[in-house]
Amino acid sequence: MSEQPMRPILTDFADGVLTITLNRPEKLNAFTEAMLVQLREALAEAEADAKVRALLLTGAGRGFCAGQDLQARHSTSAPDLGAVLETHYNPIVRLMTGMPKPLVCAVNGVAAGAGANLPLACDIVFAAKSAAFVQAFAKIGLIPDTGGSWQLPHALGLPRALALALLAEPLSAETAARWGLIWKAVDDGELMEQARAAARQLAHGPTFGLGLIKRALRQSPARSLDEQLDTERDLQRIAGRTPDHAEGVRAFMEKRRARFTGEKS
Ligand code: LHQ
Repeated sequence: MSEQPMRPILTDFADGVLTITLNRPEKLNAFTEAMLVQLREALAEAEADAKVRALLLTGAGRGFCAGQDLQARHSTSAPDLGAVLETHYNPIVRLMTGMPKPLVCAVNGVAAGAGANLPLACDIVFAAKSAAFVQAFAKIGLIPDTGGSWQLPHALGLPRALALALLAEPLSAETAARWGLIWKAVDDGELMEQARAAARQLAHGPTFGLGLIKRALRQSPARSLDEQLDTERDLQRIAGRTPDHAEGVRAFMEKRRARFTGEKS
């Protein structure tokens, strides 16, 4: 029997949740071009598929993701890294942050370089207490990418963002949670259970409305309070007309659990 080639991106759909697993465990899930292409395809399909109401991103083995595969790149002497970002990483970050459904991330181990910043494009990040985030870029003369140069100062403020990026020291999951970079650091043995429970809860929620929440919050750092009040007015008008809003209110009045369809109308 011939051996099946290992797929670098695994997907599994259950209970409204699409789980995407980075799967090159022997290289700490460092990104090859094939992996980036498959990840982008999986995200685009998830966005288009109404059955997928939440996503869960994680890594196989002891690492989450060690960023760009540095060995795969070694054959080219002067690669255009801007083109690599434009072709692969930036569209992935835009797909994740712009996706009108929630993304949960379970950081199961070390997350370095692009692999440290990919979780920051997810909406709710759980990390195993043994995991660490390493802005490894400075060690190889690069700058934080995959959205890191935006996410870090916004989440942490400039002093912490600058020190992390310049010193490239590992940031433990617990400190990342304490500093507000991620949602929670949890015991290793509980990581997947907690992340799956959150993803399942979201998948049974008012998906269209959750997408509007995400849109409102994600655009707010670029806007003034005045502009954001206008956004709240516009998005609440849309949310208020959804069947899930009506069902949520009905369920509250009838003292029962809401049965959300996730649909816009
Ligand atoms: C790896 C990698 C890796 C290949 C571990 N590549 N094999 C850049 C360019 C282009 C455009 C887009 O953006 C970017 C952004 C980037 O992501 S640049 C940053 C790339 N990543 C790094 O610089 C991190 C490099 N890795 C490390 O510093 C360490 O491996 C960490 C701190 C992640 C983990 O350390 P350890 O736990 O001690 O594991 P290890 O170093 O022994 O790694 C295990 C294996 O994984 C090993 O393979 P081997 O065959 O020797 O057992 C490593 O070579 C391999 N690996 N990262 N990025």
